[in-house]
Amino acid sequence: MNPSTHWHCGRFRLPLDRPLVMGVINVTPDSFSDGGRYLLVDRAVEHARQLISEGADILDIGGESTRPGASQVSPAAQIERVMPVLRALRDVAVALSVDTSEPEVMRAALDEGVAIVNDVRALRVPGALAQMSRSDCGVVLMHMQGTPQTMQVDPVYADVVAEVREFLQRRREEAVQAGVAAQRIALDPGFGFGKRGVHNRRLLAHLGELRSLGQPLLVGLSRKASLGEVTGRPVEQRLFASVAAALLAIQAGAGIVRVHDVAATRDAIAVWEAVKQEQQ
Ligand code: HH2
Repeated sequence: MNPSTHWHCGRFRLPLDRPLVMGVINVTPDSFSDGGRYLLVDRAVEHARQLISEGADILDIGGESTRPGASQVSPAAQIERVMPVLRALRDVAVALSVDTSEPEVMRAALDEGVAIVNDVRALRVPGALAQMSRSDCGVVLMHMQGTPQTMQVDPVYADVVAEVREFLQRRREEAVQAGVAAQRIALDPGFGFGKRGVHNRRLLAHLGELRSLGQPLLVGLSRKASLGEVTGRPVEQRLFASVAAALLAIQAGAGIVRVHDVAATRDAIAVWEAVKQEQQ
């Protein structure tokens, strides 16, 4: 299949001839009590502006943690967390993405003008596909085995690359049949979502095999446990490993990297691009 030159995301046409950096903004109150809600929103907005100044192309805003074992957050609570941040960022020049699987949250965010829906459940929640067919936003379809509550208990694959590829192909077909234009779709192997370290490493090593699906590939490895497993470092010390992983993913064909550390990733990409130019 002939890959599109741009990812069509609402009013944005994101060029795919150079890697796109998606900065992560979590509006999850891990360290805040209920009374800290405004502080939470202010912090998220400030963080978003910082990531834009560091060169983010996209901001991915989520109100539900999908870390292994995290509990599910109701659509109403997600809306309450995410919407004030989306409103405050209405006028920014970069594309906004909402990280959710819930149709109600998708609808609210799309009404507010978000350009991308990033769904770790690949539009499998009833009603999610219908929301996408009513919109022209970009869509990220991600592979996950199991649910965030149980996915790391005992993930098993006969052939992780083939199984992830087949899942993504099926989800892509279903979305297209529901009326989502192929140029709107990005695919994501879902690092850490129902995968052991060896599965994540194998997927990264064979990422190129997913390119033949003909869609831009999004990769999220930033600060993940699989990097901790290799380096022996806790989450707050995984910057260098995250940058290395993002660059390996780009080298293997990822078009979009989802990262917490935008400035560091941008510098690494700048070096990669400068060297790549000399190869042409
Ligand atoms: N990873 C996380 C969340 N959303 N979306 C996509 N498309 N791909 C990913 O790999 C991905 C994702 C988990 O990472 P993080 O943001 O660090 O954790 P949390 O979900 O707790 O915010």
